[in-house]
Amino acid sequence: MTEGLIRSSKSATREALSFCRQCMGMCGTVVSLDAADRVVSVRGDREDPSTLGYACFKGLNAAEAHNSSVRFLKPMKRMPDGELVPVDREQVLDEIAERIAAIVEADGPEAVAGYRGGGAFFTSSSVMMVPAFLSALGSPKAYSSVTIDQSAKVVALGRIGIWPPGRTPMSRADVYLLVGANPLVSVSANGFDTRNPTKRLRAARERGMKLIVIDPRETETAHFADIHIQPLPGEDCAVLAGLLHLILEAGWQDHSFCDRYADDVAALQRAVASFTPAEVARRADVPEATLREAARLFAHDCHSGPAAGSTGADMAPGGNLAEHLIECLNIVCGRYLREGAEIEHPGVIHARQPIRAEVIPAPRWWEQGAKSRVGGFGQLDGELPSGTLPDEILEPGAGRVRCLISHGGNPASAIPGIEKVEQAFSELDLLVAIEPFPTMTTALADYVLPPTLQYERADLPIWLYESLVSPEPYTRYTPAIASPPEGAEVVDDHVYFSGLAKRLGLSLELLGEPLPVGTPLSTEEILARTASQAPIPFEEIKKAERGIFLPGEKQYVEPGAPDSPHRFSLLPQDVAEELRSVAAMLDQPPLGTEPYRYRMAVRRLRDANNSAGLALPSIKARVPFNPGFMNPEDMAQEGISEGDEIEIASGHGAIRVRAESDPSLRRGVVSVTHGFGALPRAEAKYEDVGVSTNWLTSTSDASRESINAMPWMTGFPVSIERVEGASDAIAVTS
Ligand SMILES: Nc1nc2c(c(=O)[nH]1)N[C@H]1C(S)=C(S)[C@@H](COP(=O)(O)OP(=O)(O)OC[C@H]3O[C@@H](n4cnc5c(=O)[nH]c(N)nc54)[C@H](O)[C@@H]3O)O[C@H]1N2
Ligand SMILES: Nc1nc2c(c(=O)[nH]1)N[C@H]1C(S)=C(S)[C@@H](COP(=O)(O)OP(=O)(O)OC[C@H]3O[C@@H](n4cnc5c(=O)[nH]c(N)nc54)[C@H](O)[C@@H]3O)O[C@H]1N2
Ligand code: SF4
Ligand SMILES: [Mo]
Repeated sequence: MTEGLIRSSKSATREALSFCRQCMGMCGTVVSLDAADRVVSVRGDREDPSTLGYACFKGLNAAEAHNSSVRFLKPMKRMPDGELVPVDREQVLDEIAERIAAIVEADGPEAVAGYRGGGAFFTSSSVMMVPAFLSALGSPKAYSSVTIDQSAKVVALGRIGIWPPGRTPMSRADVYLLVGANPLVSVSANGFDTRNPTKRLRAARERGMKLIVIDPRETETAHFADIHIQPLPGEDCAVLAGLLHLILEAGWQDHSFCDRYADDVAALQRAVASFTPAEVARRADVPEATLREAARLFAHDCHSGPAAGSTGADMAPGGNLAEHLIECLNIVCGRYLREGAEIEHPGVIHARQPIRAEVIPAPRWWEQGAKSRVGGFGQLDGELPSGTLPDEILEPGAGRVRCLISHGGNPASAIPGIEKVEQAFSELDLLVAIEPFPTMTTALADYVLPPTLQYERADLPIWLYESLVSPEPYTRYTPAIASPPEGAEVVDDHVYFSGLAKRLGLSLELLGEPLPVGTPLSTEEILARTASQAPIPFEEIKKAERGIFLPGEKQYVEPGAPDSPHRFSLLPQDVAEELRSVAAMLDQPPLGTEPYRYRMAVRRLRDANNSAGLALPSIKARVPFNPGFMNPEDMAQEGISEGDEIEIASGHGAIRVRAESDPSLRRGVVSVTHGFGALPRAEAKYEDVGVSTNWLTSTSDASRESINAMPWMTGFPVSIERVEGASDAIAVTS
């Protein structure tokens, strides 16, 4: 038997329907269980009405995770000798509560912070526990993976304004423009139909939908594109401004929409005047003709369908501006649902409300409310930017963060600037991780609290972003179908929060209603509470074993107030300044000064999900470490052969990886996947765990966006050098 695998190798005795909660896919699955209710295997459910049988390698592999021998099955406490040892749950909660109380007593509630990662967002009964716990405590120090991901979208809406009916859905699009997204692999992209993405894309193509992809790599998604613009990473602002230039110059905008809702189109046109096709083509290193074709296809030949960005656009220098320009394309071309149009997803778990065709003027949320202590960054969706967390811990003074509760995330791996993050987390007085597996974060934690895994808990698909999971009003319920491994003392995540709240005398709230303190709600009851605004009773959602497309009256976009004075803000002052600084770079050579002759590109791997599951044997067999993908011609030019050790350096740090040829990647780029590696102190071997790309990134002001403090993770300059006389094994630190 493979190491780390399978405590129970019994054969299956029954099957149960459920859905996978490892990513936004929420794929319908058939789970085989043994007589002791342990997961034996998983397959995609061909009869699933939403995801139509799709399931990826990661999802099919869930039995391995559930039964893994490295999984934490008991609450763990770090002893003075550095070892984590199992401890009784009540004792652990007593100790943690006591330590939190002492920190609050000494330094106030803002010394306590919380971080939510993917594991928290995909656990519907517990996703609101970090914010509930912190607000009961009175601490504004809420963080999550959202602000090291695509919070540029929140910034864009905050600066440009909101159109409540949203963009034209993919089902009614005659064109779709994707910027830095590969939904066929990531099963994720704002508005793209990811319920079995390849099948959905094929169907859309068959009915005539055109696809434009902007990506330095000829991705699995770009393979289907009518037009693929393949710029250097980090040049999306130039490319998008160039498209706007062409569209406005040709007069292809939606004049009536612009006249009614955007009175600064002329100002935008002036601001993009210098982004001529020739200048943009040179700077982004793309053919001028391709830019012209893309502008024509999007704005002239097609009349509906949105532009949408993802991590490739949002993680680059200028990510906030890139998302702003994407929204400008949608506004200028009128790619929004209009009065009278049917709303495909009027809300399933979220309360339904009338949706009007009118602009909510730029709310600039971050300008009010709590600010980060260091840097003065404001809140986005009630959270402070994760790019400010290391400084909040390290910077002495009143309000310094001394305790961090990490829920279903791996912030030590995920937050840029790995050395500083390691130092910051080491200086915490208390680090608690609600986490099923050993990670970089648990390696630094004082306590690890083990949760149930997906098939062991009742759930709903991620409801916070429900319209991103399904373009139709579909939801489903799953009961807990599997039992945790023998002897496990795991509980659903919310139990830890209610246990701590009770000891600290805090009253937690869920959706504005207090949760009982004495006898905490069961998972089932929390889910029912969460779904209390659904248009049908929770009991009915529960009865539909493959989920339910909510019946009932269709909802249409209602007319806006005829005299509404509100308009979009296409060119607020800060955007104008950012655009000017991009314009000022247009005549500079794109690949900067020696030795930084390449650009870094983020990319996700099909077989791994960020840092999760990388230690599982079957995933390790496929992706033991993260290679440095390069175009074969660049490799030849640099004298690098397949498998050679190369050093990639940024202004912040260096990593050594094995080079792997990737002809789908354009020249001038090296692409390395994040989530791998170990802490600097672990001195692990690259061949064993890969290396963190967060050696190359930083949370310093010079390497992050304004407003959301989003550290740059793609599109920044790097040098590449073949390591001469390399030893067989690559050390992770360099
Ligand atoms: N350099 C660089 N850095 C990046 C990125 C990048 O592209 N480049 N990407 C960024 C992005 S987009 C993101 S989202 C973040 C990722 O940020 P995080 O979400 O913090 O990191 P993950 O590695 O996804 O960690 C998820 C954790 O959840 C745990 N988990 C799995 N199942 C469960 C469960 O059922 N319950 C609980 N409680 N936990 C569970 C997993 O074991 C894993 O440790 O990283 C960011 N950091
Ligand atoms: N298999 C798998 N699925 C995942 C994840 C995973 O790790 N593995 N992670 C999940 C998470 S946390 C997230 S946030 C989503 C993200 O989902 P996506 O945003 O779709 O992520 P990727 O698949 O990496 O696609 C990003 C694309 O951007 C391109 N790119 C890189 N730099 C630039 C640039 O500067 N400009 C442009 N235009 N393109 C650029 C890359 O070549 C890549 O094709 O995926 C989720 N799904
Ligand atoms: S795509 Fe996501 S939800 Fe679907 S099986 Fe894979 S990991 Fe699970
Ligand atoms: Mo993400």
